[in-house]
Amino acid sequence: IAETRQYTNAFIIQEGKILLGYKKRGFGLGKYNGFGGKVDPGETPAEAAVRELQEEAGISAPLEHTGTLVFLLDTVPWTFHIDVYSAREFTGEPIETDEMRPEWFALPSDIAGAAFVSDLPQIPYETMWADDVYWMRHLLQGIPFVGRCDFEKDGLEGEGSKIVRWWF
Ligand code: 6U4
Ligand code: NA
Ligand code: NA
Repeated sequence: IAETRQYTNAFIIQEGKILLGYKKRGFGLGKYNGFGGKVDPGETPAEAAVRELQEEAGISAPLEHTGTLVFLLDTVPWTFHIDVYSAREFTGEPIETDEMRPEWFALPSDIAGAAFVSDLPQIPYETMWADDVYWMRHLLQGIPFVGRCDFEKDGLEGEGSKIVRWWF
């Protein structure tokens, strides 16, 4: 694979809740995810993350880089490089846009103690990208992470995407 494309993905995490967006069109249709998209030419990933959060959720936040993900999809001829950002605060009101419908999901009071999938029962893993289960705890706990995921099928039409291999 010769080409790498840069994307961002941003999450707002607050006392007892996390903000996700339900993707209404395009890539990842029908899945919950953070807010983000392609890094434009001349833009840094950090700038793109702030812009995409504003475009897709209507809010601003002091995003901090929290993780790096590399995805390989058997149906797509480029590598996805995704910088994951998070913030504990934001300004504005989350609004539904053409692309995303924001929704808060409950977190347990003891995030630091979460170790297993069952410790985060409200996270809608069944309607998220299949790799998210591997790094969600790190994101919530503010632990930097790097992962690579190899997929079969791209999930473009909302069908399940199958993980062939996860490297962490
Ligand atoms: P346009 O065409 O401008 O609407 P844009 O918003 O720039 O698109 P989009 O929505 O296609 O880009 O970006 C893809 C989003 O999906 C990025 O936030 C990264 C995220 N993403 C892609 N594969 C993922 C995966 N396997 N797991 C995950 N997020 C993924 O958690
Ligand atoms: Na997007
Ligand atoms: Na975009």
